[in-house]
Amino acid sequence: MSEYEKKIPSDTIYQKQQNKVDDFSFNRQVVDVFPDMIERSIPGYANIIDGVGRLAAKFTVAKFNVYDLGCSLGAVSLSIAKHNQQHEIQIIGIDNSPAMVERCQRHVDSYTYTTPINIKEADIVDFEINNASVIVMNFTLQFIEPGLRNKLMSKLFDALIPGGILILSEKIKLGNEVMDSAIIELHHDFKRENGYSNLEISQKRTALENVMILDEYSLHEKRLLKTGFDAVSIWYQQFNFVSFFAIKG
Ligand code: GEK
Repeated sequence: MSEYEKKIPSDTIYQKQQNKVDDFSFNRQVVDVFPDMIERSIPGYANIIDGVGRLAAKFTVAKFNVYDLGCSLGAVSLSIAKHNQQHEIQIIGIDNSPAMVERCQRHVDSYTYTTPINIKEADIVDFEINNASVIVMNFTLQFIEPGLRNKLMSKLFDALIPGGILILSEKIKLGNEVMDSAIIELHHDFKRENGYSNLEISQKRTALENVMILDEYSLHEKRLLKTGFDAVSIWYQQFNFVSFFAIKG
């Protein structure tokens, strides 16, 4: 754990009743508490970060790029750097939140892995991506406007070399009202057990309503196969939080 990680404040953003809950944004206030927020909100987050690093390391190819799209504070980039022992690669982390990028750079700089990690502030929809053996979007696609998702997946497919992989982690809809409400309850139980109150859970939900748009897993799979990927498989799931990967033949 870095010095920075030891001093992370707790997420209390939605603790007080707000007259009007604004749309969620990755601003300075969120960045300050982000590691605490994401750990207490995404079931299995630490396992996913570790697993993504291990999985990615199986597909890195010397001289080719690895992308961490929507890198936040660089957790995926750092996990890949930790698990990639053998190949000379560069990891490129991209995020469009200036506050996130500034903090991410400081966080990444506090580690001494030999694999270089370059953090850039950009919108992944416009940013040029190329010569990639591995591309990761860990809980980022859900924040991209739905109308842009097909085109973005095609761009990522084109950027990958044959044999390359795209790792996606997403919160999903199950597509059945009864099953969805059961699984959402399990997620809320998880948040309550992590110290969030019902008010915090409900205000955060309102804040995310227009910002985080979920797809069903079947849509993700169909989209990736239609884009040209050879196969898609889930490697981790807890409740409605899924991590899966697609391979380019
Ligand atoms: C992790 N992957 O810790 N372009 C670039 N970045 C974007 C865009 C965009 N168009 N839209 C959103 N983001 C991280 C967690 S968080 C998920 C990812 C969450 C960024 C946004 O600024 C934020 O940092 C990240 O995507 C989503 O493994 O907080 O639930």
